[in-house]
Amino acid sequence: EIKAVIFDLDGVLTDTAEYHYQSWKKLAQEEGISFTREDNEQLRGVTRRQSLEILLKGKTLPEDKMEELMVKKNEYYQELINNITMEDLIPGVEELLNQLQEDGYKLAVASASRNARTVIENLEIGKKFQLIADGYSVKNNKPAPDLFLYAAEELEVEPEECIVIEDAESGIEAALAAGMHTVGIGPEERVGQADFRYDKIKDIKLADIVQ
Ligand code: G16
Ligand code: MG
Repeated sequence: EIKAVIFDLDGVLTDTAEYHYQSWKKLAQEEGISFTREDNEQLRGVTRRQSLEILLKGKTLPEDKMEELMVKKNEYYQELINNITMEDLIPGVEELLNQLQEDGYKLAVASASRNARTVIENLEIGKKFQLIADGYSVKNNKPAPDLFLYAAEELEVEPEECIVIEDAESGIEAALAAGMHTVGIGPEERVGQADFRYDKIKDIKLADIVQ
């Protein structure tokens, strides 16, 4: 029996994947590194440091330079997310959250991002969630199951009583490793491992996934 629904943030509730892309792109241009939208697909759901490592394509830099680049990227990103409003909720999200709330499910956000609270505050959806697990909550990030297991523990439900809604391959992997039910949002090649897959969050049929 499903008791809780755990939402990824970036790419599921709002399209911050685009803002992450623009921020990394700006940094890459300044550093003379090529970086395309396609490259950005690999960064979905992975941490800031791992994202930088992927951007550098295996090139190693001294730790202080790594720190400097991560700080810069985050400044660019924060400038963009400051302008987020409830208009930036992905279509269908509000209706889905309201329905789940009405049906009595526990709701949580589990995001790899350290900026998750700011984004949720700007979207004005904080009150809907019993828990916000973010980039500060656990040490090992997605694809490790830790963030989702932490969420289940905090919500006082078993992993098999949880559904995770994710847009990233690393996120689906993490949720499956946690022993949870999974809904992938996006193309087959990205989230095809999920129990259910939809192109868009507004396509979700609740009766199919909550059994
Ligand atoms: C998100 C994004 C990733 C991003 C990560 C860390 O995770 O999908 O692209 O690199 O958070 O974000 P930050 O640099 O803000 O700490 P999620 O799990 O919400 O998709
Ligand atoms: Mg995501």
